[in-house]
Amino acid sequence: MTTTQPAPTGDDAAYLEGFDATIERGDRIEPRDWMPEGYRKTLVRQVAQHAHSEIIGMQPEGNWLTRAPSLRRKAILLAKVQDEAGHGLYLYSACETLGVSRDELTEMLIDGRQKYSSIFNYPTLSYADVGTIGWLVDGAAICNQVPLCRTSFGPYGRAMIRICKEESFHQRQGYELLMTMMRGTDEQRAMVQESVNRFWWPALMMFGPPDADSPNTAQSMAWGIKRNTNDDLRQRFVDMTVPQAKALGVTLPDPDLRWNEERGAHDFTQPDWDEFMQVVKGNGPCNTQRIAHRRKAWEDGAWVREAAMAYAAKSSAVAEGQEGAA
Ligand code: FAQ
Repeated sequence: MTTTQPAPTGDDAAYLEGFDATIERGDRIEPRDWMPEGYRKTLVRQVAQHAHSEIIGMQPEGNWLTRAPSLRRKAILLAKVQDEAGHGLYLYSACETLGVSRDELTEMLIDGRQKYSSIFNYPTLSYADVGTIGWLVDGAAICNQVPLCRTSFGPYGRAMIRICKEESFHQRQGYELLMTMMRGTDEQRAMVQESVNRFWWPALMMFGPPDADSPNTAQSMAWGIKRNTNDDLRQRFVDMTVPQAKALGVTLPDPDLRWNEERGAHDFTQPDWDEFMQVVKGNGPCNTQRIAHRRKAWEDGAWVREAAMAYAAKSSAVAEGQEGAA
Protein backbone atom coordinates (compact mmCIF):
# COMPACT_ATOMS: atom_id res chain seq x y z
CA MET A 1 0.00 0.00 0.00
CA THR A 2 1.49 3.34 -0.93
CA THR A 3 -0.66 6.02 0.66
CA THR A 4 0.64 9.50 0.09
CA GLN A 5 -2.03 11.10 2.29
CA PRO A 6 -1.08 12.25 5.75
CA ALA A 7 -1.66 9.52 8.30
CA PRO A 8 -4.99 9.81 10.10
CA THR A 9 -4.95 10.30 13.84
CA GLY A 10 -7.19 7.35 14.74
CA ASP A 11 -7.74 3.92 13.21
CA ASP A 12 -9.64 5.46 10.33
CA ALA A 13 -11.85 2.81 8.68
CA ALA A 14 -10.80 3.53 5.09
CA TYR A 15 -7.10 3.37 5.92
CA LEU A 16 -7.63 0.19 7.90
CA GLU A 17 -9.43 -1.34 4.95
CA GLY A 18 -6.48 -0.48 2.69
CA PHE A 19 -4.04 -1.91 5.21
CA ASP A 20 -6.04 -5.14 5.55
CA ALA A 21 -6.27 -5.47 1.77
CA THR A 22 -2.48 -5.12 1.46
CA ILE A 23 -1.95 -7.85 4.05
CA GLU A 24 -4.57 -10.02 2.37
CA ARG A 25 -2.81 -9.72 -1.02
CA GLY A 26 0.48 -10.65 0.63
CA ASP A 27 2.00 -7.28 -0.33
CA ARG A 28 4.38 -5.36 1.86
CA ILE A 29 3.66 -2.53 4.27
CA GLU A 30 6.31 0.21 3.94
CA PRO A 31 7.37 2.75 6.60
CA ARG A 32 5.39 5.69 5.18
CA ASP A 33 2.20 3.65 4.78
CA TRP A 34 -0.58 3.99 7.30
CA MET A 35 -0.58 1.14 9.80
CA PRO A 36 -2.57 0.35 12.96
CA GLU A 37 -0.74 1.39 16.11
CA GLY A 38 -0.82 -2.22 17.37
CA TYR A 39 0.97 -3.40 14.22
CA ARG A 40 3.67 -0.75 14.66
CA LYS A 41 4.13 -1.58 18.35
CA THR A 42 4.33 -5.31 17.71
CA LEU A 43 6.96 -4.75 15.06
CA VAL A 44 9.00 -2.43 17.26
CA ARG A 45 8.88 -5.08 20.00
CA GLN A 46 9.89 -7.98 17.77
CA VAL A 47 12.45 -6.22 15.56
CA ALA A 48 14.08 -4.51 18.55
CA GLN A 49 14.20 -7.79 20.47
CA HIS A 50 15.74 -9.39 17.42
CA ALA A 51 18.35 -6.60 17.04
CA HIS A 52 19.23 -6.75 20.75
CA SER A 53 19.65 -10.53 20.45
CA GLU A 54 22.20 -10.13 17.68
CA ILE A 55 24.21 -7.61 19.71
CA ILE A 56 24.01 -9.42 23.06
CA GLY A 57 24.61 -12.63 21.11
CA MET A 58 28.13 -11.43 20.35
CA GLN A 59 29.11 -11.90 23.99
CA PRO A 60 28.98 -15.70 24.50
CA GLU A 61 31.18 -16.41 21.47
CA GLY A 62 33.25 -13.24 21.94
CA ASN A 63 34.29 -14.85 25.23
CA TRP A 64 36.53 -17.25 23.24
CA LEU A 65 38.12 -14.79 20.81
CA THR A 66 41.33 -14.43 22.80
CA ARG A 67 41.58 -18.18 23.42
CA ALA A 68 40.84 -19.66 19.99
CA PRO A 69 42.91 -22.82 19.43
CA SER A 70 44.51 -21.63 16.16
CA LEU A 71 44.89 -18.53 14.01
CA ARG A 72 42.41 -20.02 11.51
CA ARG A 73 39.76 -20.61 14.17
CA LYS A 74 40.33 -17.12 15.55
CA ALA A 75 39.87 -15.49 12.11
CA ILE A 76 36.66 -17.49 11.55
CA LEU A 77 35.24 -16.61 14.96
CA LEU A 78 36.16 -12.95 14.63
CA ALA A 79 34.36 -12.76 11.27
CA LYS A 80 31.28 -14.48 12.69
CA VAL A 81 31.02 -12.19 15.71
CA GLN A 82 31.41 -9.17 13.41
CA ASP A 83 28.61 -10.52 11.20
CA GLU A 84 26.32 -10.59 14.25
CA ALA A 85 27.11 -6.91 14.87
CA GLY A 86 26.13 -6.21 11.26
CA HIS A 87 22.82 -8.05 11.73
CA GLY A 88 22.09 -5.93 14.78
CA LEU A 89 22.74 -2.78 12.77
CA TYR A 90 20.46 -3.75 9.86
CA LEU A 91 17.72 -4.59 12.33
CA TYR A 92 18.11 -1.37 14.34
CA SER A 93 17.88 0.52 11.03
CA ALA A 94 14.69 -1.37 10.10
CA CYS A 95 13.27 -0.55 13.53
CA GLU A 96 14.16 3.14 13.18
CA THR A 97 11.85 3.36 10.15
CA LEU A 98 9.01 2.78 12.63
CA GLY A 99 9.78 6.05 14.39
CA VAL A 100 12.00 4.99 17.25
CA SER A 101 15.68 5.89 17.56
CA ARG A 102 18.57 3.56 18.19
CA ASP A 103 19.42 5.45 21.37
CA GLU A 104 15.91 4.85 22.70
CA LEU A 105 16.08 1.18 21.77
CA THR A 106 19.41 0.70 23.52
CA GLU A 107 18.13 2.50 26.61
CA MET A 108 15.09 0.20 26.63
CA LEU A 109 17.37 -2.84 26.45
CA ILE A 110 19.70 -1.83 29.24
CA ASP A 111 16.95 -0.72 31.60
CA GLY A 112 15.05 -4.01 31.03
CA ARG A 113 12.01 -2.66 29.16
CA GLN A 114 12.88 -4.73 26.10
CA LYS A 115 14.03 -8.32 25.87
CA TYR A 116 16.63 -10.30 23.95
CA SER A 117 16.74 -14.01 23.19
CA SER A 118 16.90 -16.31 26.22
CA ILE A 119 19.65 -18.39 24.59
CA PHE A 120 22.32 -15.76 25.20
CA ASN A 121 21.94 -16.01 28.96
CA TYR A 122 23.74 -19.35 29.00
CA PRO A 123 27.53 -19.46 29.48
CA THR A 124 30.11 -20.73 26.96
CA LEU A 125 32.27 -23.10 29.00
CA SER A 126 34.43 -24.76 26.34
CA TYR A 127 35.56 -24.13 22.78
CA ALA A 128 33.10 -26.80 21.63
CA ASP A 129 30.38 -24.29 22.58
CA VAL A 130 31.50 -22.13 19.64
CA GLY A 131 30.69 -25.06 17.34
CA THR A 132 27.46 -25.91 19.14
CA ILE A 133 26.24 -22.31 18.98
CA GLY A 134 26.94 -22.28 15.23
CA TRP A 135 25.23 -25.62 14.69
CA LEU A 136 22.24 -25.42 17.06
CA VAL A 137 21.73 -21.71 17.79
CA ASP A 138 22.33 -20.47 14.25
CA GLY A 139 20.42 -23.57 13.05
CA ALA A 140 17.42 -22.57 15.16
CA ALA A 141 17.83 -18.95 14.05
CA ILE A 142 17.66 -20.03 10.39
CA CYS A 143 14.48 -22.10 10.94
CA ASN A 144 12.88 -19.12 12.64
CA GLN A 145 14.19 -16.44 10.29
CA VAL A 146 13.91 -17.82 6.75
CA PRO A 147 10.10 -17.41 6.90
CA LEU A 148 10.64 -13.85 8.18
CA CYS A 149 12.12 -12.95 4.76
CA ARG A 150 8.41 -12.94 3.76
CA THR A 151 7.25 -10.90 6.74
CA SER A 152 4.71 -8.19 5.90
CA PHE A 153 6.86 -5.19 6.90
CA GLY A 154 9.22 -4.33 4.01
CA PRO A 155 12.38 -3.15 5.83
CA TYR A 156 12.32 -6.14 8.21
CA GLY A 157 11.85 -8.70 5.42
CA ARG A 158 14.60 -7.17 3.29
CA ALA A 159 17.04 -7.12 6.23
CA MET A 160 16.30 -10.80 6.84
CA ILE A 161 17.46 -11.87 3.38
CA ARG A 162 21.11 -11.05 3.93
CA ILE A 163 20.96 -12.09 7.59
CA CYS A 164 19.70 -15.55 6.65
CA LYS A 165 22.44 -16.03 4.06
CA GLU A 166 25.04 -15.21 6.70
CA GLU A 167 23.37 -17.36 9.37
CA SER A 168 23.47 -20.35 6.99
CA PHE A 169 27.19 -19.85 6.63
CA HIS A 170 27.50 -19.59 10.42
CA GLN A 171 25.66 -22.84 10.88
CA ARG A 172 27.96 -24.67 8.49
CA GLN A 173 30.94 -23.15 10.26
CA GLY A 174 29.72 -24.56 13.59
CA TYR A 175 29.01 -27.95 12.09
CA GLU A 176 32.47 -28.09 10.51
CA LEU A 177 34.11 -27.22 13.84
CA LEU A 178 32.17 -29.96 15.63
CA MET A 179 32.91 -32.47 12.86
CA THR A 180 36.63 -31.70 13.20
CA MET A 181 36.46 -32.24 16.96
CA MET A 182 34.47 -35.47 16.54
CA ARG A 183 37.28 -36.78 14.32
CA GLY A 184 39.81 -35.89 17.03
CA THR A 185 40.54 -37.43 20.42
CA ASP A 186 38.17 -39.03 22.96
CA GLU A 187 38.48 -35.88 25.07
CA GLN A 188 37.40 -33.72 22.14
CA ARG A 189 34.39 -35.96 21.42
CA ALA A 190 33.41 -35.82 25.08
CA MET A 191 33.71 -32.03 25.00
CA VAL A 192 31.32 -31.85 22.03
CA GLN A 193 28.79 -34.17 23.67
CA GLU A 194 28.88 -32.21 26.92
CA SER A 195 28.33 -28.98 25.04
CA VAL A 196 25.40 -30.39 23.03
CA ASN A 197 23.84 -31.68 26.26
CA ARG A 198 23.87 -28.12 27.67
CA PHE A 199 22.66 -26.28 24.58
CA TRP A 200 19.93 -28.63 23.29
CA TRP A 201 17.18 -27.51 25.68
CA PRO A 202 17.90 -23.74 25.52
CA ALA A 203 17.98 -24.06 21.68
CA LEU A 204 14.43 -25.49 21.75
CA MET A 205 13.36 -22.54 23.93
CA MET A 206 14.52 -20.03 21.31
CA PHE A 207 11.27 -20.53 19.37
CA GLY A 208 9.26 -19.08 22.24
CA PRO A 209 6.59 -20.62 24.47
CA PRO A 210 4.23 -23.36 23.22
CA ASP A 211 1.50 -21.98 20.94
CA ALA A 212 -1.12 -22.39 23.67
CA ASP A 213 0.91 -20.02 25.91
CA SER A 214 2.01 -17.56 23.23
CA PRO A 215 -0.01 -14.36 23.64
CA ASN A 216 1.30 -12.73 20.44
CA THR A 217 1.27 -15.47 17.82
CA ALA A 218 -2.36 -15.30 16.61
CA GLN A 219 -2.34 -11.54 15.98
CA SER A 220 1.20 -11.56 14.53
CA MET A 221 0.20 -14.32 12.10
CA ALA A 222 -2.97 -12.45 11.11
CA TRP A 223 -0.82 -9.39 10.33
CA GLY A 224 1.71 -11.48 8.41
CA ILE A 225 4.50 -10.46 10.80
CA LYS A 226 5.05 -14.08 11.79
CA ARG A 227 4.55 -16.71 9.10
CA ASN A 228 4.58 -19.80 11.33
CA THR A 229 3.76 -20.61 14.91
CA ASN A 230 6.40 -21.25 17.58
CA ASP A 231 5.57 -24.98 17.79
CA ASP A 232 5.66 -25.40 14.01
CA LEU A 233 9.15 -23.97 13.77
CA ARG A 234 10.39 -25.91 16.80
CA GLN A 235 9.23 -29.13 15.13
CA ARG A 236 10.96 -28.16 11.89
CA PHE A 237 14.18 -27.55 13.82
CA VAL A 238 14.04 -30.95 15.55
CA ASP A 239 13.34 -32.76 12.28
CA MET A 240 16.21 -30.94 10.58
CA THR A 241 18.68 -31.52 13.44
CA VAL A 242 18.21 -35.23 14.16
CA PRO A 243 19.91 -36.48 10.95
CA GLN A 244 22.69 -33.91 11.40
CA ALA A 245 23.33 -35.20 14.94
CA LYS A 246 23.51 -38.74 13.58
CA ALA A 247 26.04 -37.72 10.92
CA LEU A 248 28.12 -35.97 13.58
CA GLY A 249 27.95 -38.95 15.93
CA VAL A 250 26.50 -37.02 18.89
CA THR A 251 23.47 -38.00 20.95
CA LEU A 252 20.73 -35.45 21.49
CA PRO A 253 19.99 -35.57 25.23
CA ASP A 254 16.34 -36.60 24.94
CA PRO A 255 15.61 -40.30 25.56
CA ASP A 256 12.09 -39.87 24.16
CA LEU A 257 13.18 -38.39 20.85
CA ARG A 258 11.93 -40.72 18.11
CA TRP A 259 10.40 -40.71 14.64
CA ASN A 260 6.61 -40.85 14.60
CA GLU A 261 5.57 -42.56 11.39
CA GLU A 262 1.97 -41.42 11.68
CA ARG A 263 2.80 -37.74 12.10
CA GLY A 264 5.74 -37.87 9.71
CA ALA A 265 7.76 -35.97 12.34
CA HIS A 266 9.84 -36.60 15.46
CA ASP A 267 8.26 -36.81 18.89
CA PHE A 268 10.40 -35.01 21.45
CA THR A 269 10.36 -33.80 25.06
CA GLN A 270 9.47 -30.18 25.71
CA PRO A 271 12.14 -28.07 27.40
CA ASP A 272 11.64 -26.89 30.97
CA TRP A 273 9.25 -23.96 30.45
CA ASP A 274 9.62 -22.81 34.08
CA GLU A 275 13.34 -22.39 33.47
CA PHE A 276 12.51 -20.44 30.29
CA MET A 277 10.24 -18.07 32.22
CA GLN A 278 12.94 -17.51 34.83
CA VAL A 279 15.54 -16.71 32.14
CA VAL A 280 13.15 -14.33 30.36
CA LYS A 281 12.44 -12.59 33.68
CA GLY A 282 16.15 -11.92 34.14
CA ASN A 283 17.10 -14.82 36.39
CA GLY A 284 19.13 -16.94 33.97
CA PRO A 285 22.79 -17.85 34.58
CA CYS A 286 24.26 -14.84 32.71
CA ASN A 287 21.50 -12.17 32.49
CA THR A 288 23.16 -9.75 34.91
CA GLN A 289 26.57 -10.11 33.30
CA ARG A 290 25.23 -9.68 29.73
CA ILE A 291 23.36 -6.46 30.51
CA ALA A 292 26.18 -5.05 32.67
CA HIS A 293 28.59 -5.62 29.80
CA ARG A 294 26.25 -3.99 27.28
CA ARG A 295 25.65 -1.02 29.60
CA LYS A 296 29.38 -0.49 30.08
CA ALA A 297 30.03 -0.64 26.32
CA TRP A 298 27.21 1.89 25.76
CA GLU A 299 28.57 4.27 28.40
CA ASP A 300 32.21 3.87 27.37
CA GLY A 301 31.23 4.58 23.76
CA ALA A 302 29.36 7.81 24.55
CA TRP A 303 32.35 10.03 23.70
CA VAL A 304 32.76 8.30 20.33
CA ARG A 305 29.12 8.95 19.42
CA GLU A 306 29.42 12.56 20.57
CA ALA A 307 32.63 13.06 18.60
CA ALA A 308 31.07 11.53 15.47
CA MET A 309 28.02 13.82 15.78
CA ALA A 310 30.23 16.88 16.32
CA TYR A 311 32.35 15.95 13.33
CA ALA A 312 29.26 15.44 11.14
CA ALA A 313 27.81 18.80 12.24
CA LYS A 314 31.13 20.55 11.57
CA SER A 315 31.52 18.91 8.16
CA SER A 316 28.02 19.90 7.07
CA ALA A 317 28.57 23.48 8.34
CA VAL A 318 31.78 23.66 6.30
CA ALA A 319 29.99 22.22 3.24
CA GLU A 320 27.15 24.75 3.63
CA GLY A 321 29.67 27.57 3.99
CA GLN A 322 31.40 26.48 0.78
CA GLU A 323 28.07 26.31 -1.04
CA GLY A 324 27.17 29.80 0.22
CA ALA A 325 30.52 31.18 -0.96
CA ALA A 326 30.19 29.59 -4.43
N1 FAQ B 1 13.72 -15.29 24.55
O1 FAQ B 1 3.88 -14.48 22.33
P1 FAQ B 1 5.27 -14.96 22.11
C1 FAQ B 1 20.09 -15.23 16.73
C2 FAQ B 1 8.93 -13.54 24.82
S1 FAQ B 1 18.86 -14.10 16.85
C3 FAQ B 1 13.24 -14.20 25.21
O2 FAQ B 1 5.45 -16.27 21.44
P2 FAQ B 1 6.41 -13.59 19.83
C4 FAQ B 1 21.25 -14.93 15.85
C5 FAQ B 1 8.23 -12.68 23.77
O3 FAQ B 1 9.03 -11.57 23.41
C6 FAQ B 1 17.70 -14.81 18.02
N2 FAQ B 1 11.94 -13.84 25.17
O4 FAQ B 1 6.12 -13.82 21.37
C7 FAQ B 1 22.50 -15.25 16.53
C8 FAQ B 1 6.98 -12.29 24.50
O5 FAQ B 1 7.27 -11.27 25.44
P3 FAQ B 1 6.58 -9.81 25.43
C9 FAQ B 1 16.55 -13.93 18.15
C10 FAQ B 1 11.12 -14.60 24.43
O6 FAQ B 1 7.18 -12.34 19.67
C11 FAQ B 1 22.98 -16.54 16.56
C12 FAQ B 1 6.67 -13.52 25.33
O7 FAQ B 1 7.88 -14.23 25.48
N3 FAQ B 1 15.62 -14.15 17.09
O8 FAQ B 1 19.96 -16.19 17.38
C13 FAQ B 1 11.55 -15.71 23.70
O9 FAQ B 1 5.16 -13.72 19.03
C14 FAQ B 1 24.19 -16.85 17.20
C15 FAQ B 1 5.60 -14.38 24.72
O10 FAQ B 1 6.06 -15.01 23.50
C16 FAQ B 1 14.52 -13.40 16.96
O11 FAQ B 1 14.29 -12.48 17.71
C17 FAQ B 1 12.91 -16.06 23.79
N4 FAQ B 1 13.42 -17.13 23.16
O12 FAQ B 1 7.34 -14.83 19.41
C18 FAQ B 1 23.25 -14.24 17.13
C19 FAQ B 1 13.62 -13.76 15.80
N5 FAQ B 1 10.49 -16.26 23.08
O13 FAQ B 1 7.42 -9.00 24.53
C20 FAQ B 1 24.45 -14.54 17.77
C21 FAQ B 1 12.44 -12.86 15.65
C22 FAQ B 1 9.42 -15.52 23.38
O14 FAQ B 1 5.18 -10.01 24.92
C23 FAQ B 1 24.93 -15.84 17.80
N6 FAQ B 1 11.48 -13.05 16.69
N7 FAQ B 1 9.80 -14.53 24.20
O15 FAQ B 1 6.66 -9.36 26.85
C24 FAQ B 1 10.47 -13.97 16.66
O16 FAQ B 1 10.36 -14.75 15.73
C25 FAQ B 1 9.49 -13.96 17.79
O17 FAQ B 1 9.59 -12.72 18.47
C26 FAQ B 1 9.67 -15.13 18.80
C27 FAQ B 1 8.65 -14.96 19.94
C28 FAQ B 1 9.38 -16.47 18.09
C29 FAQ B 1 11.08 -15.17 19.40
